[in-house]
Amino acid sequence: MGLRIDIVTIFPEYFDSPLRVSLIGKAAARGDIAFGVHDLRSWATDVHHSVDDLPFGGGPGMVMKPDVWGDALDAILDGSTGARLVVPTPSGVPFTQDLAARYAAEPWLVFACGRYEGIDGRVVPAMRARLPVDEVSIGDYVLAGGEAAALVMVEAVGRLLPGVLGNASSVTDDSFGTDADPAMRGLLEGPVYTRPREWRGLEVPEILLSGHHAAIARWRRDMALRRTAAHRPDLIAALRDLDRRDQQVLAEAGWPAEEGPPSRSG
Ligand code: JD8
Repeated sequence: MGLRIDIVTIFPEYFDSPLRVSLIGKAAARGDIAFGVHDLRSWATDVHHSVDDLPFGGGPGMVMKPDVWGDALDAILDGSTGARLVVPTPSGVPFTQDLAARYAAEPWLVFACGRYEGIDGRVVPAMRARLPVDEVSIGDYVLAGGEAAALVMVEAVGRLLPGVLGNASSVTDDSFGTDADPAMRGLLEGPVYTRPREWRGLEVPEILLSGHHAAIARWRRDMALRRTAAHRPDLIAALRDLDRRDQQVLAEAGWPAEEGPPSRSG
Protein backbone atom coordinates (compact mmCIF):
# COMPACT_ATOMS: atom_id res chain seq x y z
CA MET A 1 0.00 0.00 0.00
CA GLY A 2 1.76 3.12 -1.30
CA LEU A 3 1.30 6.84 -0.91
CA ARG A 4 -0.87 8.88 -3.29
CA ILE A 5 0.28 12.47 -3.90
CA ASP A 6 -1.81 14.97 -5.86
CA ILE A 7 -0.35 18.36 -6.74
CA VAL A 8 -2.45 21.31 -7.92
CA THR A 9 -0.55 24.09 -9.71
CA ILE A 10 -0.74 26.57 -12.60
CA PHE A 11 2.66 25.14 -13.71
CA PRO A 12 2.19 21.36 -14.06
CA GLU A 13 5.30 21.11 -16.33
CA TYR A 14 7.40 22.32 -13.38
CA PHE A 15 7.05 18.82 -11.89
CA ASP A 16 7.86 16.75 -15.01
CA SER A 17 11.57 16.03 -14.48
CA PRO A 18 11.76 16.11 -10.66
CA LEU A 19 9.05 13.45 -10.31
CA ARG A 20 10.59 11.27 -13.04
CA VAL A 21 14.25 11.11 -11.98
CA SER A 22 16.11 9.71 -9.00
CA LEU A 23 14.62 7.76 -6.14
CA ILE A 24 11.22 9.48 -6.40
CA GLY A 25 10.90 8.53 -10.06
CA LYS A 26 11.93 4.94 -9.35
CA ALA A 27 9.46 4.72 -6.46
CA ALA A 28 6.72 5.97 -8.78
CA ALA A 29 7.76 3.49 -11.51
CA ARG A 30 7.53 0.67 -8.91
CA GLY A 31 4.15 1.88 -7.65
CA ASP A 32 5.37 2.84 -4.14
CA ILE A 33 4.15 6.41 -4.83
CA ALA A 34 1.40 7.46 -7.26
CA PHE A 35 1.46 11.06 -8.48
CA GLY A 36 -1.31 13.15 -9.97
CA VAL A 37 -0.32 16.63 -11.21
CA HIS A 38 -3.28 18.86 -12.01
CA ASP A 39 -3.47 22.15 -13.92
CA LEU A 40 -5.51 24.57 -11.78
CA ARG A 41 -6.56 26.38 -14.99
CA SER A 42 -8.68 23.36 -15.98
CA TRP A 43 -11.16 24.57 -13.34
CA ALA A 44 -11.20 28.22 -14.50
CA THR A 45 -14.59 29.18 -15.95
CA ASP A 46 -14.11 32.42 -17.91
CA VAL A 47 -12.83 32.79 -21.48
CA HIS A 48 -9.41 33.91 -20.25
CA HIS A 49 -9.10 30.96 -17.82
CA SER A 50 -8.44 33.43 -14.98
CA VAL A 51 -7.14 32.03 -11.70
CA ASP A 52 -6.41 35.38 -10.01
CA ASP A 53 -8.10 38.69 -9.29
CA LEU A 54 -7.44 42.04 -7.60
CA PRO A 55 -7.00 42.03 -3.79
CA PHE A 56 -9.88 43.39 -1.69
CA GLY A 57 -8.55 46.27 0.41
CA GLY A 58 -5.96 47.14 -2.21
CA GLY A 59 -2.26 46.43 -2.21
CA PRO A 60 0.23 44.94 -4.61
CA GLY A 61 -0.22 41.93 -6.87
CA MET A 62 -3.08 39.52 -7.39
CA VAL A 63 -4.86 36.91 -5.24
CA MET A 64 -5.86 33.40 -6.39
CA LYS A 65 -9.63 32.99 -6.80
CA PRO A 66 -11.43 30.85 -4.19
CA ASP A 67 -14.04 29.46 -6.63
CA VAL A 68 -11.40 27.99 -8.95
CA TRP A 69 -9.46 26.45 -6.02
CA GLY A 70 -12.69 25.12 -4.46
CA ASP A 71 -13.80 23.40 -7.67
CA ALA A 72 -10.32 21.95 -8.26
CA LEU A 73 -10.02 20.49 -4.75
CA ASP A 74 -13.63 19.20 -4.78
CA ALA A 75 -12.96 17.36 -8.05
CA ILE A 76 -9.63 15.87 -6.90
CA LEU A 77 -10.97 14.78 -3.50
CA ASP A 78 -14.13 13.46 -5.22
CA GLY A 79 -16.05 12.95 -1.97
CA SER A 80 -13.42 10.48 -0.73
CA THR A 81 -11.97 10.58 2.77
CA GLY A 82 -8.42 9.94 3.95
CA ALA A 83 -6.62 12.82 2.26
CA ARG A 84 -4.56 15.52 4.00
CA LEU A 85 -4.29 18.92 2.29
CA VAL A 86 -0.86 20.57 2.48
CA VAL A 87 -0.68 24.26 1.55
CA PRO A 88 2.86 25.63 1.17
CA THR A 89 3.01 29.22 2.46
CA PRO A 90 5.72 31.39 4.05
CA SER A 91 3.34 31.89 6.99
CA GLY A 92 2.95 28.16 7.68
CA VAL A 93 4.30 25.93 10.43
CA PRO A 94 7.93 24.87 9.83
CA PHE A 95 8.46 21.76 7.70
CA THR A 96 10.75 19.49 9.74
CA GLN A 97 12.04 15.91 9.53
CA ASP A 98 9.39 15.04 12.13
CA LEU A 99 6.62 16.34 9.85
CA ALA A 100 8.16 14.49 6.87
CA ALA A 101 7.98 11.23 8.87
CA ARG A 102 4.33 11.86 9.77
CA TYR A 103 3.49 12.58 6.11
CA ALA A 104 5.24 9.35 5.05
CA ALA A 105 2.73 7.45 7.21
CA GLU A 106 -0.30 9.05 5.47
CA PRO A 107 -2.14 7.34 2.62
CA TRP A 108 -2.91 10.46 0.57
CA LEU A 109 -1.42 13.98 0.41
CA VAL A 110 -2.79 16.83 -1.73
CA PHE A 111 -0.47 19.81 -2.27
CA ALA A 112 -2.11 23.15 -3.19
CA CYS A 113 0.57 25.32 -4.82
CA GLY A 114 -0.26 29.01 -4.81
CA ARG A 115 1.34 31.82 -6.81
CA TYR A 116 1.04 35.63 -6.84
CA GLU A 117 0.12 36.98 -3.35
CA GLY A 118 -1.33 33.61 -2.37
CA ILE A 119 -4.72 31.86 -2.25
CA ASP A 120 -7.94 33.64 -1.09
CA GLY A 121 -8.10 33.32 2.72
CA ARG A 122 -11.43 31.44 2.69
CA VAL A 123 -10.14 28.35 0.88
CA VAL A 124 -8.20 26.84 3.82
CA PRO A 125 -11.07 27.37 6.34
CA ALA A 126 -13.60 25.92 3.88
CA MET A 127 -11.45 22.82 3.25
CA ARG A 128 -10.86 22.34 7.02
CA ALA A 129 -14.54 21.43 7.35
CA ARG A 130 -13.86 18.42 5.12
CA LEU A 131 -10.31 17.17 5.77
CA PRO A 132 -7.14 17.89 7.78
CA VAL A 133 -5.30 20.91 6.36
CA ASP A 134 -1.71 21.95 7.12
CA GLU A 135 -0.25 25.32 6.13
CA VAL A 136 3.49 24.61 5.97
CA SER A 137 6.63 26.68 5.29
CA ILE A 138 9.93 25.15 4.13
CA GLY A 139 12.02 28.00 5.55
CA ASP A 140 12.46 31.67 6.30
CA TYR A 141 13.00 33.02 2.80
CA VAL A 142 10.50 34.13 0.16
CA LEU A 143 9.74 32.00 -2.91
CA ALA A 144 7.58 33.10 -5.85
CA GLY A 145 5.13 30.23 -5.35
CA GLY A 146 4.45 26.91 -3.64
CA GLU A 147 5.83 24.58 -6.33
CA ALA A 148 9.47 24.42 -5.17
CA ALA A 149 8.28 23.96 -1.58
CA ALA A 150 5.99 21.07 -2.60
CA LEU A 151 8.92 19.37 -4.37
CA VAL A 152 11.11 19.74 -1.29
CA MET A 153 8.42 18.11 0.86
CA VAL A 154 7.75 15.33 -1.69
CA GLU A 155 11.46 14.43 -1.76
CA ALA A 156 11.82 14.47 2.04
CA VAL A 157 8.70 12.28 2.40
CA GLY A 158 9.50 10.01 -0.54
CA ARG A 159 12.89 8.89 0.78
CA LEU A 160 11.24 7.70 4.01
CA LEU A 161 8.78 5.33 2.30
CA PRO A 162 9.33 1.58 2.74
CA GLY A 163 10.73 0.27 -0.55
CA VAL A 164 12.29 3.58 -1.62
CA LEU A 165 16.09 3.44 -1.87
CA GLY A 166 15.84 -0.21 -0.79
CA ASN A 167 14.62 1.23 2.50
CA ALA A 168 13.99 -0.26 5.96
CA SER A 169 17.78 -0.64 6.28
CA SER A 170 19.33 2.32 4.45
CA VAL A 171 17.38 5.13 6.09
CA THR A 172 15.39 3.97 9.11
CA ASP A 173 17.88 1.58 10.69
CA ASP A 174 21.09 3.02 9.27
CA SER A 175 23.73 2.64 11.98
CA PHE A 176 25.59 5.60 10.46
CA GLY A 177 24.15 8.95 9.47
CA THR A 178 22.08 11.09 11.77
CA ASP A 179 18.69 9.59 10.75
CA ALA A 180 18.67 6.97 13.48
CA ASP A 181 22.18 6.66 14.97
CA PRO A 182 21.49 7.63 18.60
CA ALA A 183 25.13 8.77 19.03
CA MET A 184 24.66 11.41 16.33
CA ARG A 185 21.09 12.53 17.14
CA GLY A 186 20.62 16.28 17.00
CA LEU A 187 23.99 16.91 15.31
CA LEU A 188 24.91 17.97 11.77
CA GLU A 189 26.83 15.46 9.64
CA GLY A 190 30.60 15.78 9.66
CA PRO A 191 32.74 15.40 6.51
CA VAL A 192 32.84 12.15 4.52
CA TYR A 193 35.63 10.77 2.31
CA THR A 194 36.22 8.27 -0.47
CA ARG A 195 39.17 7.21 -2.65
CA PRO A 196 41.83 8.29 -3.45
CA ARG A 197 43.53 8.45 -0.02
CA GLU A 198 45.47 11.53 -1.15
CA TRP A 199 43.95 14.14 -3.47
CA ARG A 200 45.52 17.52 -4.37
CA GLY A 201 47.87 17.11 -1.43
CA LEU A 202 44.98 16.53 1.00
CA GLU A 203 44.97 13.26 2.98
CA VAL A 204 41.93 11.34 4.21
CA PRO A 205 42.06 11.50 8.06
CA GLU A 206 44.26 8.59 9.24
CA ILE A 207 41.74 7.41 11.85
CA LEU A 208 39.26 6.41 9.09
CA LEU A 209 41.83 3.91 7.73
CA SER A 210 42.61 2.44 11.17
CA GLY A 211 39.80 -0.11 11.47
CA HIS A 212 39.23 1.02 15.11
CA HIS A 213 35.45 1.30 14.97
CA ALA A 214 34.97 2.86 18.41
CA ALA A 215 37.70 5.46 17.75
CA ILE A 216 36.16 6.21 14.34
CA ALA A 217 32.73 6.70 15.92
CA ARG A 218 34.23 9.06 18.54
CA TRP A 219 36.11 11.01 15.82
CA ARG A 220 32.90 11.36 13.79
CA ARG A 221 31.05 12.68 16.84
CA ASP A 222 33.89 15.20 17.46
CA MET A 223 33.62 16.43 13.85
CA ALA A 224 29.82 16.60 14.06
CA LEU A 225 30.02 18.61 17.30
CA ARG A 226 32.53 21.08 15.80
CA ARG A 227 30.48 21.60 12.65
CA THR A 228 27.24 21.95 14.61
CA ALA A 229 28.81 24.50 17.00
CA ALA A 230 30.06 26.53 14.01
CA HIS A 231 26.92 26.37 11.84
CA ARG A 232 24.01 25.73 14.23
CA PRO A 233 24.69 26.93 17.79
CA ASP A 234 20.93 26.63 18.42
CA LEU A 235 21.26 22.84 18.04
CA ILE A 236 24.17 22.70 20.50
CA ALA A 237 22.12 24.58 23.08
CA ALA A 238 19.41 21.91 22.77
CA LEU A 239 21.77 18.90 23.27
CA ARG A 240 21.35 16.74 26.40
CA ASP A 241 23.76 14.27 28.07
CA LEU A 242 27.09 15.69 26.85
CA ASP A 243 29.99 13.55 28.07
CA ARG A 244 33.38 14.92 29.17
CA ARG A 245 34.87 14.48 25.69
CA ASP A 246 31.88 16.31 24.10
CA GLN A 247 32.39 19.21 26.53
CA GLN A 248 36.13 19.31 25.75
CA VAL A 249 35.50 19.35 21.96
CA LEU A 250 32.91 22.13 22.33
CA ALA A 251 35.23 24.18 24.57
CA GLU A 252 37.98 23.87 21.91
CA ALA A 253 35.41 25.01 19.32
CA GLY A 254 34.85 28.18 21.40
CA TRP A 255 31.51 27.12 22.87
CA PRO A 256 29.76 28.86 24.50
CA ALA A 257 30.34 31.82 22.14
CA GLU A 258 31.87 35.04 23.51
CA GLU A 259 29.45 37.21 25.45
CA GLY A 260 28.27 40.15 23.38
CA PRO A 261 26.88 43.34 24.89
CA PRO A 262 23.87 42.66 27.14
CA SER A 263 20.70 42.30 25.07
CA ARG A 264 17.31 43.77 25.99
CA SER A 265 15.94 40.28 26.71
CA GLY A 266 18.85 39.48 29.01
C1 JD8 B 1 3.62 29.62 -1.51
C2 JD8 B 1 2.75 32.59 -3.40
C3 JD8 B 1 4.67 34.10 -3.05
C4 JD8 B 1 3.67 34.72 -0.82
C5 JD8 B 1 4.14 37.46 -1.37
C6 JD8 B 1 5.64 36.88 -3.13
C7 JD8 B 1 6.73 27.98 1.40
N1 JD8 B 1 9.23 29.00 2.64
C8 JD8 B 1 8.51 29.67 1.69
N2 JD8 B 1 8.81 30.84 1.19
N3 JD8 B 1 7.91 31.21 0.30
C9 JD8 B 1 6.96 30.25 0.18
C10 JD8 B 1 5.78 30.41 -0.68
C11 JD8 B 1 5.60 31.62 -1.38
C12 JD8 B 1 4.43 31.80 -2.12
C13 JD8 B 1 3.45 30.82 -2.20
C14 JD8 B 1 4.79 29.41 -0.76
C15 JD8 B 1 2.40 31.33 -3.01
N4 JD8 B 1 3.97 32.87 -2.84
C16 JD8 B 1 4.34 35.13 -2.04
C17 JD8 B 1 3.18 35.76 0.13
C18 JD8 B 1 3.67 37.11 -0.03
N5 JD8 B 1 4.72 36.44 -2.16
C19 JD8 B 1 7.32 29.23 1.07
N6 JD8 B 1 6.28 26.97 1.66
